[in-house]
Amino acid sequence: MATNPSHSSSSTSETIAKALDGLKIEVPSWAFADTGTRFGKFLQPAAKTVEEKFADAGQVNQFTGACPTIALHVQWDVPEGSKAADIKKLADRYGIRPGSISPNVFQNQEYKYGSLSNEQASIRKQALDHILYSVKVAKELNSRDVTPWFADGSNYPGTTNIRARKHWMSEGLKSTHEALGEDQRLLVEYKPFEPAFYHTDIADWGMALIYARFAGPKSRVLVDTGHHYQTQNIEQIVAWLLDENMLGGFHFNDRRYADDDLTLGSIDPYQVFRIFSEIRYYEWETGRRADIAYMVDQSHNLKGKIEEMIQTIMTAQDLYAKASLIDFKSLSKAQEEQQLIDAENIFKDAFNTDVRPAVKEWRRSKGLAEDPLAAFRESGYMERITRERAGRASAASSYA
Ligand code: RM4
Ligand code: MN
Ligand code: MN
Repeated sequence: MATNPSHSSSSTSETIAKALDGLKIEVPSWAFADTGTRFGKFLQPAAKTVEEKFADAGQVNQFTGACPTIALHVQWDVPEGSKAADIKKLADRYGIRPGSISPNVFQNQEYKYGSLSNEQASIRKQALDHILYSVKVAKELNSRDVTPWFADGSNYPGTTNIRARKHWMSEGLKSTHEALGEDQRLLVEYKPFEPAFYHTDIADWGMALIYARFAGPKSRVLVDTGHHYQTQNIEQIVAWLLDENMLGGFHFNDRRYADDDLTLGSIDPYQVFRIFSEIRYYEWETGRRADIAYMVDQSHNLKGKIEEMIQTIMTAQDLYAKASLIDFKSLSKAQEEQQLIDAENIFKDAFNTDVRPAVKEWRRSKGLAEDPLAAFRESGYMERITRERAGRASAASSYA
């Protein structure tokens, strides 16, 4: 096993075990439902009910031991009329608790021109009411984070007042913040485009930061790795937000062209490593643990949904383990002394270390299967749900 020069093999294992003990990653309910592109859906024996989403997500937690919570979208999973007690029963039954709560203010007809920053006051109010309802749901489910994502924006230049929309969005987020419980947080997510193709009202981390600061002290920024322009330096954004104490959480996925929702690390694993490295460096330097909610936001279209999620979590664990091996003492010395090649090599040594044996060892020590994917495949769960859910799928086209 190749090791970082500063680590003996046993301390490598210990370092990795300690790091993985502290890495919990939330999975999204919508990753287990049938989704597609705007050209169509390819159906799987996917989850249709919230119970099935808990069941499938519970499998990911059972085999990885790292995903104790599931993110819920209110309209899809806990619509008006559903009872918190029922959700709590599902949590007990399937071994996974509700996590972050996301309002849905993007799909209903009334949100055609936006939600909190819609020109019409009545629509803004309707959106705010739904978001406040989502805060209430979060409180009932003991969920800490409320994570709205907005499709608000415009498609054509000159068609809307960008500054007025900024004010409306700010006010709406502030009202949301006022409704939060003592320990709750509001995470502000940004996205440069889609479905709005000319401008979005929270286009980047700077705008999200300004909104979050205006909303109040329990707000932080949420970084969805897929919501950036090509070649954007995401780890620098992460470093800045950490330094400003404003990084609230991640939505992990990978991208090639846009918000592709691909498996984490499938296109650029080094980027995920670089992001984790900034977090570990911050923690090493400050002696403080960064209070970050790690979540996955992927919509699995072609691969098996549960398998892809297990693959995602295993990838995150490997890359986090690699980042935990960076010898920050030597790195910061090399940086100070402007030894560029040495600094870069210390960084890359950690990335190039084969952490898989140590990660397996960590799993064994937790009573988990060394290979969660293989264990899941052997469990017979897929065969069972394929039988149980057969016959109910109907062909679906997003254009029909
Ligand atoms: C958006 C965004 C949000 C997610 C929705 C489903 O692109 O990433 O976080 O809630 O998709
Ligand atoms: Mn997201
Ligand atoms: Mn997205």
